[in-house]
Amino acid sequence: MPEYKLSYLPIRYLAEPARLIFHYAQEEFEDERLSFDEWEPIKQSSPFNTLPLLTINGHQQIGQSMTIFRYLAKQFGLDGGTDFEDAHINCVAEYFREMMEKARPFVRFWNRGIVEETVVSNGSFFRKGF
Ligand SMILES: N[C@@H](CCC(=O)N[C@@H](CS)C(=O)NCC(=O)O)C(=O)O
Repeated sequence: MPEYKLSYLPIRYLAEPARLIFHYAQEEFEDERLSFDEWEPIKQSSPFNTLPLLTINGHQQIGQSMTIFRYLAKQFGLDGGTDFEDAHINCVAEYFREMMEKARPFVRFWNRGIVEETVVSNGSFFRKGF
């Protein structure tokens, strides 16, 4: 069984879908939540200089949140059974990505505790698909 470590900042945002996939699939993983001070020295040696980052068996690394989600879904048999199902899943995933991009300016946090503040400024976008 591979060993997974999911590294991210101490917020939900771009790592939460991966955490949810691990929990849904009942797969163990290390949920590493780095402060900026802890992240800074690691940043330059990471694949895209960004988080989240998935490390498999201590040496294989995958960056980019959507790639991590798709990789984990495939590993745990949560991808589509047909090309059509795959396409349907990818539609939802791309919509989610768009939504997260729109929410980005409103996600804030600082060192002494986490504040996630999501202000839905574009209600029509968020209502469109749900
Ligand atoms: N396209 C990337 C964006 C990643 C990204 O912007 N990560 C931010 C946190 S949300 C980050 O790494 N911030 C720390 C830094 O830039 O040093 C993804 O989806 O993974």
